[in-house]
Amino acid sequence: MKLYENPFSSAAMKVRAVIHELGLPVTSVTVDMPKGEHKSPEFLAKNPNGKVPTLEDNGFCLYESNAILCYLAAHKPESGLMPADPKGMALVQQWLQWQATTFGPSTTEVMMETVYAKMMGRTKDEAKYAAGMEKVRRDLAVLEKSLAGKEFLCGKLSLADFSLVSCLQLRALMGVDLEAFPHVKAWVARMEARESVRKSLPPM
Ligand SMILES: N[C@@H](CCC(=O)N[C@@H](CS)C(=O)NCC(=O)O)C(=O)O
Repeated sequence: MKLYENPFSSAAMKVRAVIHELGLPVTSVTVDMPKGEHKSPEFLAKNPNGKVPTLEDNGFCLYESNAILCYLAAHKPESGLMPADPKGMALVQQWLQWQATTFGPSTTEVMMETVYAKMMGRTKDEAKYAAGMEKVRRDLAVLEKSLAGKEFLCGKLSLADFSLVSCLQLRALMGVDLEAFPHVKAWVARMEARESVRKSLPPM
């Protein structure tokens, strides 16, 4: 398997973490995004959205990071990262979809005005940053309630934890402070204590 990715993509970070967690043999291919490699005809043939991450397995191409996580976990069902029972599976899916529709977009708004603005050499738009931060705090309040009395989002470690924590791994650069969210802070620390999650970070 080959993973087309970029070190600073949070969507790629979660995929790298799960690859390390499961010990799967996946080769990483860095897509040179500043050069526009993700919009080349060769890359668009693998993912017509022109986005990373994209997985290729013997000609089978898959995009959307949470779908990639499900595909990888299906190779090691014994890991329990995607439970087989209906309620367990539905809860993990609930959080994967919440990440894709809610927390991912909010944290991306903040990343656009911090991490990515810096990379692209443009100044931060303060109004857009403030609007993004308001949404991030709204979402952190949901996570805070959901993590009360739990080690992991769905009780046991699952794909949901890897998917969501990836949105917070660059929090220092994003200016996101977790002090007001102690359950989230403890959960992030628990996830970042895992070698797989640490290894997924970009070089900084
Ligand atoms: N929902 C997608 C998001 C992928 C995404 O937006 N990737 C960004 C990098 S984090 C990208 O490739 N952006 C390039 C572009 O939009 O042109 C996923 O979870 O895989």
